Amino acid sequence: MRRFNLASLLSEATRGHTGWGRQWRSPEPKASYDVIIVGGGGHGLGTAHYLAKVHGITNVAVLEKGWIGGGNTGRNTTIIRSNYLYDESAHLYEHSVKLWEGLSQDLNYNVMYSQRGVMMLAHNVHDVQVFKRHVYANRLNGVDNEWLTPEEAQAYCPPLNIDRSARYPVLGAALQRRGGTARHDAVAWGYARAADQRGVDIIQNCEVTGFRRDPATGAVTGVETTKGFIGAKRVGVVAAGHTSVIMERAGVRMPLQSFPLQALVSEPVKPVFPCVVMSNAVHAYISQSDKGELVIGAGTDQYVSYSQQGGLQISTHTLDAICEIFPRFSRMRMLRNWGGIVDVTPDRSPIIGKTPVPGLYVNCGWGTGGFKATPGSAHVFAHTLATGEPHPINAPFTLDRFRTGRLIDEAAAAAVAH
Ligand code: FAD
Ligand code: PYC
Repeated sequence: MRRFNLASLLSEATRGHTGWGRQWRSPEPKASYDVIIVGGGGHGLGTAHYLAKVHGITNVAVLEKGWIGGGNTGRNTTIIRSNYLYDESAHLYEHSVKLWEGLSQDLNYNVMYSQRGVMMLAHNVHDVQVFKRHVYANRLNGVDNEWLTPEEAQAYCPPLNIDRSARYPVLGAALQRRGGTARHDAVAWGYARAADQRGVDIIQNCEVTGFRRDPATGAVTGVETTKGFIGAKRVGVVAAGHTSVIMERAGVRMPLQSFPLQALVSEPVKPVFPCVVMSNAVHAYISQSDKGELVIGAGTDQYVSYSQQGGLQISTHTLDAICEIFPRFSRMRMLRNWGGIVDVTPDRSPIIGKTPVPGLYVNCGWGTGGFKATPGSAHVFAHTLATGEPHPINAPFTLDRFRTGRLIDEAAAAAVAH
């Protein structure tokens, strides 16, 4: 596989970019693997990359029922931040932000991580108190976060309406400058290319339909798929909104609910929006993509569903909120909208680790906020799969916490209601 660098770019430029070749292979599945990953989103592909790169485990397959990145990875609005309240979460998401900061170099693939800052608006006294608490808690954990007055917030983001007579006036904002956005497809493709280079088989159009288990020990011995049975010593399920469906096939009932989460984009315009702004109270968030579209979203639909569409009232409510906070966008036209299915746990924190089935591991429950966690989650999940034990960072995020009651309640930091 050719590396991307100045010399290769220049040489391809002289011959019309005809010589790049395929970025990853499309192999038939082998009879068995050391590790099978179910789900070719960013988390699954990233796990395969770190298994190969960090742990030297290359006899690995990623099985994807559709095309890689076609799930929530390719549907999300790419906001990255680590301003979570509790120590456990701050460590996990900050681990991820640190990996984002070097990811393009690590993968030799430009994931376009742009640290343009993520600003969370406070609209009432409760918001002010909660966000200030986040700022102080984050700083104690080495996570950058600072409090801005309304005027400072507007200076950072000029389109922001700070008129005190607004129905939800801006009373201040918490700003994480190292937060920002990345290019979602590039994350899937970059991890796929890097994992493939180290020998990982990426098998698309291969749905996992069941599990085989050893009758004596109960341990998983492989997976049934639409391409036949494939043996495995260990299986990691990383299937976002469909995790509970798959885990049920292994006899494990997950504490998850699946909801549609929608987003929409405007027609493209010249650069007008320099950062990411989120408003939990008014219920909308916005950034501008490199193509020029305003990227907009809000919370999940109210009802569980597997339809990747969602209700129209969610989009109209979101646009009402955007027009209130940024009146100048009220004449913009919306181009398209879509939905993805997010998997939500009772405490709004992920589950990363062992299951009651020996050899079967799960990484799920990222709800509305797992894109930002992609590198960190993949890195610690690879450690867990390779060693059979959690990395210290994912040790608190067990499935067992819903039995013991040791929850990590991050509903407030989720920012996007779920
Ligand atoms: P996915 O990318 O969904 O990958 C799971 C894969 O599993 C899918 O490709 C699916 O096809 C495959 N699969 C399912 N069943 C099977 C099977 N039986 N066999 C084989 N393969 C199977 N997070 C943020 O941090 N910031 C954001 O701004 C943000 N915005 C969002 C906006 C929207 C509209 C949505 C829907 C989500 C958003 N998220 C955001 C959440 C984020 O997208 C997800 O948490 C994250 O992408 C999950 O990644 P993943 O790799 O686990 O899942
Ligand atoms: O978790 O920051 C987030 C987020 C933004 C949009 C959707 N999720």
